[in-house]
Amino acid sequence: MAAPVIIAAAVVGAEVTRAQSPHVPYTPEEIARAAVDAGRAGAAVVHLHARWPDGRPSQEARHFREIVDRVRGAGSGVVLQVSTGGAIGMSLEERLGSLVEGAEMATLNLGSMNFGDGVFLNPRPDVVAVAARLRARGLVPECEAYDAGMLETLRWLLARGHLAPPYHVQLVLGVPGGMAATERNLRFLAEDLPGGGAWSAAGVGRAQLPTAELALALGGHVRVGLEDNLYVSKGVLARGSDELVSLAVKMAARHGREPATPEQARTLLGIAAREPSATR
Ligand code: KMH
Ligand code: ZN
Repeated sequence: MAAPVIIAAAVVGAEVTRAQSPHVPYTPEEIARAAVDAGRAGAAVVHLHARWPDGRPSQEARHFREIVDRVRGAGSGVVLQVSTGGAIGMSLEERLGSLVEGAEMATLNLGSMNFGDGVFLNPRPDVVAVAARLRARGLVPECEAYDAGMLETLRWLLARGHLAPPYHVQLVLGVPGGMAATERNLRFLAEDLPGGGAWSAAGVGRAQLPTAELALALGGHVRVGLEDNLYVSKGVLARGSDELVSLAVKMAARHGREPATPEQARTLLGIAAREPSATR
């Protein structure tokens, strides 16, 4: 059997809306339920954003705290990864509101870019500041790379000691303004990673499942979920991120790969084990 695959579920994000799909969760209760369901379907990690009840993106600590408490209250042991990317236009301090007690990982966005019609600002001094904040809080960074140059920033961070293992790399392909979700691009990025760290791929929109398939074949980990893609197939909405996770589990089986349990994921990602021993 090949190495287990860490399936991450990005259950809400900051951009998708209920006008696009009625299945997008908004309230902490809905987001927590989506996270628990994704864990039951086979996700080992959930990537969390929060929303205001009307759907606007929120990086409010109290929203993240409620999500974390509800997930744990439901008995789920999934690895909790919070977003520090938030939404376009938020200040860095606002974005860091997500760093609440109980989070185990947090994203570290490696560079600035056009993001659709907006600009996602991550100047290098901010990247360094976020890395320092995550280190101070004992959070394992998930480095989000949307373009090849961002891997140069990753190398720079490592060389200067701003970042050190354990860390994880998420190759996010298909954001309008970033690298397209093509096989050539994913192979190129995966081959170009600084040694040692585990990596995963997330494809946006209709590229989500094909990107997951290729990542599985290349030995990487995968991210699926409504943040990046609302559909299970052309014109058919996913009823939730758990449905997309179930598809990823089936896909993994075809590649001879078992979904990692949350505890296996913690070992692979360098996260301290939880007590008592976690369940899905
Ligand atoms: N919403 C995007 C602008 C992250 O979670 O760290 C940024 C994002 C990345 O989603
Ligand atoms: Zn995100």
